[in-house]
Amino acid sequence: MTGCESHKPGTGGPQLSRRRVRLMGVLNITPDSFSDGGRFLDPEAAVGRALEMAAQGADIIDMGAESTRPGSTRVPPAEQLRRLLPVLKAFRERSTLLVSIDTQAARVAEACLGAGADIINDISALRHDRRMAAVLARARCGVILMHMQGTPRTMQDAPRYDDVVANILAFFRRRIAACERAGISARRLMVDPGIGFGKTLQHNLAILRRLREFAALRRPIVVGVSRKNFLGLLTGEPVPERRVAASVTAGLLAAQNGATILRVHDIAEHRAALRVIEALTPAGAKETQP
Ligand code: HH2
Repeated sequence: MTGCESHKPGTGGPQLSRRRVRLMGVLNITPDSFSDGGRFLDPEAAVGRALEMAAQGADIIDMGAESTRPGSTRVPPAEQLRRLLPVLKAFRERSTLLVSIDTQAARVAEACLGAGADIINDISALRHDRRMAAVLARARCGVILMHMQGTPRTMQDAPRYDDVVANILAFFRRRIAACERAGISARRLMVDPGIGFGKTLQHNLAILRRLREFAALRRPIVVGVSRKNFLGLLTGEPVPERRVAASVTAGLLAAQNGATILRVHDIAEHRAALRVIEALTPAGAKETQP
């Protein structure tokens, strides 16, 4: 149980061969996120955006109250909760869609799980807050473990790997084992290679090209490429909101290479693209992911 099955089993939406790719809609309740900072700080605007993404075909809404863009600084748990709880509670009253909470803070995770969140998305893979593992062991939620080299403040200074994919795979094996030791069943875990988190352009490209190797972990794979800086480097487009076509292209390739969940800002565009890909995928095509 990853938390992805709890509310909405197969709604008959698009699949890549037999495996349905889920869309996770990004909702940043922050003043400073890299692409939509300040737009959804007002709770009503945030709930409205979540409902809009649900109507556009999101499977999960990922709510975050702390920007993790390169160079960003921490937001105290109390402030994260002040931003998140009114939005989470109001959304819960109006939708059964899965909600994940993007936080590294155990106190935030605990309060949001109490208010109806289904998944905790921790970009530190439970390394930041020593209480996080215990909080999650007591819960039944899904858990996203993301890879990051360094911290958001320092991660883009000089990222280095021997072999970026092999190093991240080894990292996940260690983190999955640590979770199991802490009482969090591996069945609840999802892995995310953390595009842009302590990675150069070449590292990001290598991860996306070799995404199939992550299937060896036998866990759902989450990928977040949406509007990110590496797409700006590839296309020359400096404005994140204008990287939609680049985001959809990279997202679809990730889905074809085994991604289970795409974390995106532009649900309608990704949903349309997935519908076309599904129609063009030969019936009965064998799924290569375990
Ligand atoms: N990317 C961001 C934040 N959280 N979580 C996961 N699991 N994977 C990602 O790739 C990921 C993430 C950064 O994007 P965004 O939330 O739009 O920006 P900001 O951190 O500036 O709020």
